Order: sequence, then C-alpha cells, then structure tokens
Amino acid sequence: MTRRYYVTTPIYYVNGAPHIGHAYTSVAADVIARFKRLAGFDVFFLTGTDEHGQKVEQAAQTAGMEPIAFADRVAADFRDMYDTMAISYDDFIRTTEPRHAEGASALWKRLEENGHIYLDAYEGWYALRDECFYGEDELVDGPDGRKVAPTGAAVEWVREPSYFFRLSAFGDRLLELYENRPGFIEPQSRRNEVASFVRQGLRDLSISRTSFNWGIPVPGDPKHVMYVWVDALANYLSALGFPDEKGPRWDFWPANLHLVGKDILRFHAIYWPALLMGAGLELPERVFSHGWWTIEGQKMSKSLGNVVDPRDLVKTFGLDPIRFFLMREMPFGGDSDLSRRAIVSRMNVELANDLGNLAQRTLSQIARNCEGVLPPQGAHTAEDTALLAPASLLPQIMHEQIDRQALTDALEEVWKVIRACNAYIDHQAPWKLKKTDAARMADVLRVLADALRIIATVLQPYMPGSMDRMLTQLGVEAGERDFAALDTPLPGGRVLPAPQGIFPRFVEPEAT
Ligand code: ME8
Repeated sequence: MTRRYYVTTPIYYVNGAPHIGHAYTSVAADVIARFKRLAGFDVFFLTGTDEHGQKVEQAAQTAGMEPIAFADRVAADFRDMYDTMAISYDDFIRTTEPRHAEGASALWKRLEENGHIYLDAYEGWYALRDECFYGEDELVDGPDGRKVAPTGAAVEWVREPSYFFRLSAFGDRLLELYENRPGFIEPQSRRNEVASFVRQGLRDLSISRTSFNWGIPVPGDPKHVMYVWVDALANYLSALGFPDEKGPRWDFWPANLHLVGKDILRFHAIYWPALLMGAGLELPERVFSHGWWTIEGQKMSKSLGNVVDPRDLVKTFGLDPIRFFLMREMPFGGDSDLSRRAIVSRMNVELANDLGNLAQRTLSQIARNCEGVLPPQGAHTAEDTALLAPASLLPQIMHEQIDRQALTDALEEVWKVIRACNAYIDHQAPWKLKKTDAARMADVLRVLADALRIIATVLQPYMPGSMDRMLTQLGVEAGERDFAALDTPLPGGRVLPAPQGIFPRFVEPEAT
C-alpha cells in the first residue's frame, strides 16, 4: 500500500498582494511535498487563500470593490506567484468556495451537537490586523502610549452578541497532548511557549461576529458570521471533502504536517486541536512553525515600502537560485535577513562555484575525452567508494531531516558530498590521466557522473528546473529520477547531450 502524506501551508489573507513571506512558507512546503513524492509517497499538498473577515472586507472597500471581486483578483495573483515559484500544490482552496462553506458549517454543527458552543456576548479587545481577540493582560504599551497587541497591532474594544467555543474546557487535554506527543509542536522552544500560555488558563473563544457580514453564516443563526479563524482552520478539512468521511480524499486525514509561520502558531497549536477534539476528529501529526524574514535588516511592511514581491527577485536572479537561497539562508525554524548581497554570495559560491563548476568540469571532460558517451561503471578504488558510499546514503539521511523540517541541514548534507566531489576531481585529475591511463580516466569520470546523478536527484525538490536540466545532461531519463531508481546504475554507452552551464555567476551591473 502506498504511504500517504498530507502537508498544508497557511491559507493567506487576500487583503494584499503575495510577498516573499508567503512564497517562503509555500516553497518550503513544496520542497517537502516534492521530496515525499520522490520517496514514493502519495502526497496531498494543500494551499489556498483566506478570503473572509473584516480585514479583507476593509481592504476591498479601500479598493472600491465588492469583497468577492477583490478576493477573485488577489487569489488569482497568488496563483500567478505560485506558477512563477513552481509550487506543485495538489489543491488550492478558497474559503469563499461552496465546498468550503459546507465543510466549515459541518464542523460548527458537530461542535454544537457535542455541546461545545453557547451564545453570549463578547466584550473585549480585538486586533483587526491579527484577526485575533486578546485578553487585557496580554496587551503591551505601544509607541504612542496606547495599549497594543503583543504583536504591535492596534486593538479596538468590541462589544457584540457572540457564540463561544468552550476552549477553557480543553486546557488539560491540550497539555496532555503536548506532553504525550513531543513532536506535535516544533521547534521545541515554541512548544514550551505554547504550553506555558495554556498552563496560565484558557478563556472561552468568541467564534462569531455580528458587526459585519463578510463571512460564512453561522448555521441556524445567519445574523452571525463565523469568526474568520474558525472558518479558515476548517479549510484543512473541507479540502478533503469533509464532512464526507467516505469520500476519496478523506484517507489523507489526519494531516501529517501543518507548516506555519511563528505568528500563527497559537491558532494551529491551541485552537485547532481543541476544535478537532471537540468535533471528535483525529488530530494532525505535527505543527511546525518557522521563523521570520526581515529585508535588508528591517521588518517588512507596507509603510516602509520594502515589501518584496518574489516575482521581482526571480526576474533578477532566476527561480532556482531564489528557491535555493530561501531554503539555504534561513536555518529552518530561526529568523533570517534577505539581502541582495547574501543572495549573490550564495549564487556565486554555492551554486556557480561548488555545484555548477563540478557539473561543468565533469560533463565537458566526458564530452571531450569520452566522445560524449557515458562510460560504463569500472571497478571502484577505495577513493571511489569513499566518495560514492556517503553520496548513496543521501536520500535516506535527507528523508529523516525532511521529516523533521530540517530543510537547511538537508542541503548542508548534499553540500558535504559536493565538496567531497570537488576534492576528488582535483586529486584524481582526470585531465592528466587522459594520456597516461585512459581507462582510469573513464572510471573517474563515471564515478563523478554517478555522484552527480545522486546529487541532482536529491536536489530536485529544491531546484526542480535546474536539476531537471542537469539530469538530462547526465543521461538520466524521465522515469529514472526518483529515489528508487538510484538503485539501478545507468548503462554505460548513453550518448550525452552537449554540456551547458546550469548556474551562471551573477555579476552586478556596473554602477553608473
Ligand atoms: O495569517 N517571514 O495569513 P497571512 C516569513 N490567513 N514568513 C512570513 C512572513 C515573513 N516576514 N510574512 C508572512 C494568515 N509570512 C491567515 C492564515 S491558516 C488557516 C490562516 C508567512 O496572509 C508565514 O507563513 O497573514 C505566516 O504564517 C503567513 O505568511 C501569514 O499569512
């Protein structure tokens, strides 16, 4: 039976254009999804857009548009960004779709039937930017002396009739969950933060609003719309056809991984499992929250005018260098800075020098000295084995890292092998062997081609386009590119296409 793997990104608000933060989470999920597919898993990779709520309603008003027309436009822009970034999602869910309203309403009804919802009135603070209710004790002093949310978002006092979810009743069960399943929230430091928040005691959660109507109507009481976070979280179920638990996609539940930014961990690690427990549904295996990008040392914000559209970076540097940079630069889970200098340095050192040159040197020597034909595998010397043995362990080692979302470490593992290949080629000097021992020269080039095949295969999830070209240049056919295919050596004698550089150096245009 094929093993299943269900990975999700957050569904992004359509109040503004997609930016590098959205691209980052989605590229990371894409790397994981592509890796699992190469390892033979049946993958369902879900992403989409979060289109309801006051924040989106206000953005539509500012744009002078109906909310749905506005949402259509921004959702289309997200898909365009995804196409540019080569995000291989299996489904893109929009919370304004009927299938989603059905799933979210069904979740609500289950919670109601199970006695976890009651009607009352909410009186307290609300931060529109975060779409989040905050307790008085959570507020902090803002720059102008006014109280703001811990995230810095402005808060307003809200008073309206509201349905509540009995979140307070789930504190112990949540703490038990964090205790019994230490991998449920990662990284560990964030898990500890969440656990201490829960330990302080949870208040019931207001889950409907009456002061605007851009949302999913509450079943049986359409004066209320669902709180946008209950609506949004339900996407992970509705995309699988919930409440139809006999449908073809339902087997993917529970999700293996919800990938989120650290800003929305509270919703995924507290509210979401509590809602699922309340509805009697299985819990996801894991919630991983990654860190934050700043731009040239500053927080990215509309007011600073430094919001980065990933499509602009792709135009300047190319797609795969940007995907590589995003996955390589930020230790997964930590924070990092995006700067032009850092991008250029990664491109020129790690892609052009380390990997690009290695491929170019190997392939051009095969073209020149082996008549462009892949040599057969020869008998391996101890040095050949010392290179190939660790290379052949890459799929397995990286798989374990990918399952922990150690996406940067996995790249480092590949680079160890790339550096070893560069040392090997310098030491073996096949260009000198041409005259003295042509047979050994062919063996050396074949060893390098085999190592490169492994390298290019395992890097496909990170840089699909360039690795596709590299595999083609190495004579690897379309059906021979997954991990299982690595067990079968390529037959010698394949005619290789003329080698072409894959990672050109980036040269800054002369300052004028
Ligand atoms: O929160 N660095 O949507 P959102 C890294 N609709 N990642 C960043 C980032 C940055 N500077 N800025 C944004 C929402 N992100 C809800 C989610 S899910 C059921 C509902 C990424 O449009 C990161 O993944 O505000 C963060 O969690 C997400 O964008 C927030 O996107």
